[in-house]
Amino acid sequence: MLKPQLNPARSLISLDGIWDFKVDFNDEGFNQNWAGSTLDTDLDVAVPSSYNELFTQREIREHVGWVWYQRELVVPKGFAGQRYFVRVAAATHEGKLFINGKELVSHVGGYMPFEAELTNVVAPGEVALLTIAVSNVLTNETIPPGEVQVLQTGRKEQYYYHDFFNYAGLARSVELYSTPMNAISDITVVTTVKGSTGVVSYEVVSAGEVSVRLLDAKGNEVASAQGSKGDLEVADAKLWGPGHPYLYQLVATSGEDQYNLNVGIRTIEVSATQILLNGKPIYLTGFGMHEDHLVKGKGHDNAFLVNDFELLKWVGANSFRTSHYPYAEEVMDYADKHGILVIDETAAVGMNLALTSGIFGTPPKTTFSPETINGNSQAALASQIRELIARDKNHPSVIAWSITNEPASEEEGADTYFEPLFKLARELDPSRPVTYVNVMMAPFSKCKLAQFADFICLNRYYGWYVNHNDLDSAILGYRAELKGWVETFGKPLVITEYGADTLPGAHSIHALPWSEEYQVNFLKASHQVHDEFESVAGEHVWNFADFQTKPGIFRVLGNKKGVFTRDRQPKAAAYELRDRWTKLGNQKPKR
Ligand code: GCB
Repeated sequence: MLKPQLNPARSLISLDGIWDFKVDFNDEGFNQNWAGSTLDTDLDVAVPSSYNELFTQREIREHVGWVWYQRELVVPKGFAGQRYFVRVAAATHEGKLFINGKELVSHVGGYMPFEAELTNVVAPGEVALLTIAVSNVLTNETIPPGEVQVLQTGRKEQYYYHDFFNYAGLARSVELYSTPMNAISDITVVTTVKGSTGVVSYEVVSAGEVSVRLLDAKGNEVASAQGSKGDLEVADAKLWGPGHPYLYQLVATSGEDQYNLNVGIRTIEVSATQILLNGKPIYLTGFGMHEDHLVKGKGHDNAFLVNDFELLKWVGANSFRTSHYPYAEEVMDYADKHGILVIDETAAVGMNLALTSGIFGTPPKTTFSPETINGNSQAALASQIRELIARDKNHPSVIAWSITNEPASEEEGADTYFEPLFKLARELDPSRPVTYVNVMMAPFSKCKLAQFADFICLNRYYGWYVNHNDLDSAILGYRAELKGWVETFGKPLVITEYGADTLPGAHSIHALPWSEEYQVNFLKASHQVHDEFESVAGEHVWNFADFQTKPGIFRVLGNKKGVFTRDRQPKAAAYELRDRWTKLGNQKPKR
């Protein structure tokens, strides 16, 4: 799905701003046709933003079920003779869009765009009532999974198995856009390099004749072609990568329509021990991140985006993982522009019911079964993989697809559930590695998924969840385990999580856990082990910044493993990382 854009052939109007808002506490919005007339409410909501932190009422923050967003929309007279659409960049986790009370589209999956065509619904020059109902409910068949429990008090509570707050609402932009009647509906670009020549293989989907031009960063044409499919050759191509994020622009035209797409020429491959960018090993430095901020929750914000990337650069990071769901399209565009590599992850997080259900003497649940994570869940994840690859396939920054974070990959049924999904991702995009993120409870001797991955991502907490307050033992355990992975699979390993909760401002002469000193020492010990293994192809600290979670006895108003605080101030660990990473120059330290 192409992101809407403003160009000489297309118009784009933002519908972001203040919308009317009503919480459907009694689940009556559909029966009472709330979308049919002006919402009876005095609440306002900001779009984009998660709604949870905006209001003082706790029952809104913790509401389980539908909420309703509404505003007026005007189709400009100038749209006559064109096609036009409302596009919602994300409705977490399910959205239904109505115009004047009529449902036009429904979409499940909280981090992917969907749209409704208005061409024959609202005439140019007319005003219409736009309503979007959004549900935050997670079940055993949604991605991510969850379970709604009704407490003794009668209150509904959303239970889920992942460690970040279930922020919901319209957290990304809503737009009205137009295209000519015969529009370009899709473009796919794959790049390869032959000697000093860059090859841009393109395919444009459109009913009409297609022509394409490739422009360099100054706007000079470097190649052109006719036809919906072909190769564009660029002599002495400037390759894309961290530190040199050179972008060409593909201008596709078809009939009246035009679409401009940024293209970074680069290759990505995997050897037995390394990740190769443009044929050369690259050592990934960076973080698992979250879309998470004060007040806005997961709401996208360009000021925060710019600042987060400034901090990434300051600390010497060249990459991040979109833990644990696809991020806003603006983030992906910005990563292209700034040469930051991205492991692009689906929202399949928390697929490990034993991990969270068996803690206090209750019997652990089986993760993969008809009653728990089942075939319908698998179909839901398959459609999310299709949507993710359709949305993000043209970003040079995306170096791999991560199918899932920390599933119970040692359990019966994990391979049957995930093998077809690895296959699907490879079929949809043969140009990128496919990976998944392994959990500590599924070591190399037990994990059923590592065989399917091009490189293996490991989340490891030696020195925190194990060997707590004992970094010497942590080093021994970590080293022994990594050795096992290298010997068993012979694939590159990316450490996608390692980290220690740290209260900013807490200090300890004995460097005890939770102090800034312990976080620094924890990182140093981990790095010592990473540097011993040629196969460790990258290190992503958990987490870039502190973030909100559901309340829990392991959490102090959220997860405090951030290297930056939630308001983006550095803990001591940030300076430690900056010192190490800025010296590495994207290469693994010499052994
Ligand atoms: C993990 C999860 C991540 C958690 C983290 C932690 O393994 O992937 O979502 O937040 O551990 O801090 O416990």
